[in-house]
Amino acid sequence: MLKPRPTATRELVNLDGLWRFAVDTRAGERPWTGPLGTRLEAAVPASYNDLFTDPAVRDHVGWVWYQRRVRVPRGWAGERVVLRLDAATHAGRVYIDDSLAAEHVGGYTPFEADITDLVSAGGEFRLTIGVNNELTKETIPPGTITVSPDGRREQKYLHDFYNYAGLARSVWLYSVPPVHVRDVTIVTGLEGGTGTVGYTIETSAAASVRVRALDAEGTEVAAADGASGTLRIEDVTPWRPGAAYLYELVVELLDGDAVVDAYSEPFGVRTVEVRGTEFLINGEPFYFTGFGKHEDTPVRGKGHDNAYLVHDFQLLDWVGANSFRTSHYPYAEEVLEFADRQGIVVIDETAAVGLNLLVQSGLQGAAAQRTFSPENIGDAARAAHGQHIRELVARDKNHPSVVMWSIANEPASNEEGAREYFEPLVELTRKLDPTRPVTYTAVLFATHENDLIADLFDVISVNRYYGWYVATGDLETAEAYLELDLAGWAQKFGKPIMLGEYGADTMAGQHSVWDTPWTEEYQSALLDMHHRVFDKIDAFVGEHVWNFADFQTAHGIHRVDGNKKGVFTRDRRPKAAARTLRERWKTIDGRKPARD
Ligand code: GCB
Repeated sequence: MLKPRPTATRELVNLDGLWRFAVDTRAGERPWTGPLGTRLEAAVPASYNDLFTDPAVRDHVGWVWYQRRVRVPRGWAGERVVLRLDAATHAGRVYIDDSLAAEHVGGYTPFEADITDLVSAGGEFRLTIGVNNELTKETIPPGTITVSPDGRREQKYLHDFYNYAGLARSVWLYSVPPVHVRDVTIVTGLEGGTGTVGYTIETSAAASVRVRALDAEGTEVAAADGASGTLRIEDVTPWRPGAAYLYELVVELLDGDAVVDAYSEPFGVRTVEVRGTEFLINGEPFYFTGFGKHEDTPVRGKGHDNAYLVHDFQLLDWVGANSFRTSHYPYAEEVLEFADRQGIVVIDETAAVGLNLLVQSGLQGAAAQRTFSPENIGDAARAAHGQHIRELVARDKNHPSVVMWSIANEPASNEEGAREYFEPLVELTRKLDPTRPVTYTAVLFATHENDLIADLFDVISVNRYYGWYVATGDLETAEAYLELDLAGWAQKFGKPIMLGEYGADTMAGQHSVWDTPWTEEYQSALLDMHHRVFDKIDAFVGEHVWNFADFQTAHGIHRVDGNKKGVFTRDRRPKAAARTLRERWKTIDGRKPARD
């Protein structure tokens, strides 16, 4: 799905700002049919939860309503008018005046509505967007809703981050000509010093297509006619981790000599391949250093914010990280575009987190139920999961920064039914994108002995908490466990292996001379311990610390105002571990440390 961009034939209006806002219990029967009777206004983009002081809004379960008036530019007569939401978490309904124009399920991918027939150039309309935050056994991620004795609905979920909801990304109105480019797919290759750029253009109606590749200075370096083909760029400058270089594919639809539509897609020329136990970018072994992140900041919740984006990437650079995983859902497209430009490598993850009833039942002391079963994660969830994968690949396929898909975080991959659940999803991912490796992250209970799905994937990525949830405070035992564990995976599968998560909750400012959990020293020592083990495993290709920064979670006795495993605090101040990592990662510089 194309990101809307202004071009010679397209115009774009940003609808961010302050919108009227109400939860459904206070919005009346059919809130889209007239002005929302509310004094509240919500910022877009932002999750709504932390904006207001009223707990009834923060903890609301169900629909909330956003509304504003929008004027269509008067010059858009004869054009198609499209409304695009970059995300509505977790489901959205769009009304143009009284008419339903679009519905979408899935909180982290964009959707659009062609509203040409509902609006007029120069005219104004009432735009009402309903957003629903409910998670059920049929949604990705899953959840359950319970009703408390006093009648309040409560949302429970199986993942360890706050269920922020709302319009956390931008809303746009844009115009396209009646005959227009619908989609662009770019697949690049390297043949010596020549870059190959395979392209496929989808159009809304039959049209002649011309494509031109421009270099970073805007000079044309290759061109061709036709809706698909391969361009060759001589003396190509590849896109490299830490040394990004972007070209631009200018796509033009022609009617005779006249350009009826134009669209530009940035791209980088690079290859990705898993060979034996190596992860290769442009044919060179790549070693991941970095983090699992979250879209999470005070007040905004998951609201996209360019200031945090810039600052987070500055910190990634400062600490020597070359990569991150979009744990545990697709991030805003601005993040990926920035990664493309900054040369940061991304493992792009779906929102399939919490497909594991054992994790939750363990915490609650409840009897474990089978995760992959008709009563729990069944066919409906798998269909939703498949749709999420489709939408993720459709959105992110052209980003050079994205080098691998992660289709789930910590599923119950050791439980009966896991293989039947995952096999078709892995197949689907490969069909949609044959060029990128596919992974998932394995939960602690999934070992090399009982995991049922690892062989389906290209890279083994395991999340391990030795020294934290296991062998708490005992780094010596933790080290022995970790080594045994990783050596087992490496021997059995003969694939590249990385840690998708490792870390320790740490209160900034807490200190001790002993190995004391929660202290800054302990977090550093735990990371050092892991690194000693990693460097002994030949097949090891990367380390992603959990987490880049402290982040908000649901309330509960296991968390103190959120998860504190950040190497940076929620307001992005370094804990001592940041310098520990910096020392190692600046030395490694994207290459696997040599064994001594
Ligand atoms: C995990 C999850 C992550 C949690 C983390 C923790 O395994 O993947 O979402 O936040 O553990 O800190 O417990």
